[in-house]
Amino acid sequence: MSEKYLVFTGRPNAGKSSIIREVIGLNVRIGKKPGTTRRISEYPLSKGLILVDMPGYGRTMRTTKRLQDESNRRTLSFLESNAQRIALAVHVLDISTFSEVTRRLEKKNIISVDVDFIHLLTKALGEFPLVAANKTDKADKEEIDANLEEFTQQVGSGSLIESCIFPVSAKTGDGLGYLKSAIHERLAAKGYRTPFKSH
Ligand SMILES: Nc1nc2c(ncn2[C@@H]2O[C@H](COP(=O)(O)OP(=O)(O)OP(=O)(O)O)[C@@H](O)[C@H]2O)c(=O)[nH]1
Ligand SMILES: [Mg+2]
Repeated sequence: MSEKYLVFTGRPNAGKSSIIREVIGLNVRIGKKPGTTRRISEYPLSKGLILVDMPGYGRTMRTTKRLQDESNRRTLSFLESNAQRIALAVHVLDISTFSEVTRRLEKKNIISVDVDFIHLLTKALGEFPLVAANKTDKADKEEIDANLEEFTQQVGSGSLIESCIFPVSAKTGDGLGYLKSAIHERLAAKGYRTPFKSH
């Protein structure tokens, strides 16, 4: 049997690599500026499972448009061609700026990259991904709650979807235990071993 993937997706700088470090304990590279993870990076996780740290999907100022388009195309192509091999996707977003960014895009009639990407993942994988709503330490609780509500509404709401969304901070560690348990439980339900136990 070929190995399956646990993939972490999200926009540049959302905190994908930080969450992998804190939750999984892998020594992946993180960086202050977007565009730190440049390649689709695979790490053996446990028997039959490979963890994948994706480069950020979307635009950054750090590379040319051509290189970023190329990277985005590779990300989509990886997800589409490996859809059958993806055991679980965890989408990471910066919830602290979600409403502000979404509003800015709405003015240009552009849908949120995160919302769009989550729909794409749901369609490709046949199930709603786990979502790490990261950087909760970067705004006050009221703002985070309002952003979470708006985000949840945009991705579809309903209790099933709500149970897949985890407010976390890779910086303070807040909420990471719940995310870790959910990753463990989803993988265990599909018959995979994980190197960590749920809390
Ligand atoms: N305040 C705060 N900063 C965070 C949090 N999570 C990550 N960061 C910071 O955000 C920046 C980007 O983190 P990365 O983990 O490299 O983000 P990434 O999504 O892997 O980025 P790319 O690989 O460039 O796509 C770093 O400076 C992190 O320290 C968080 O929960 N709170
Ligand atoms: Mg990264």
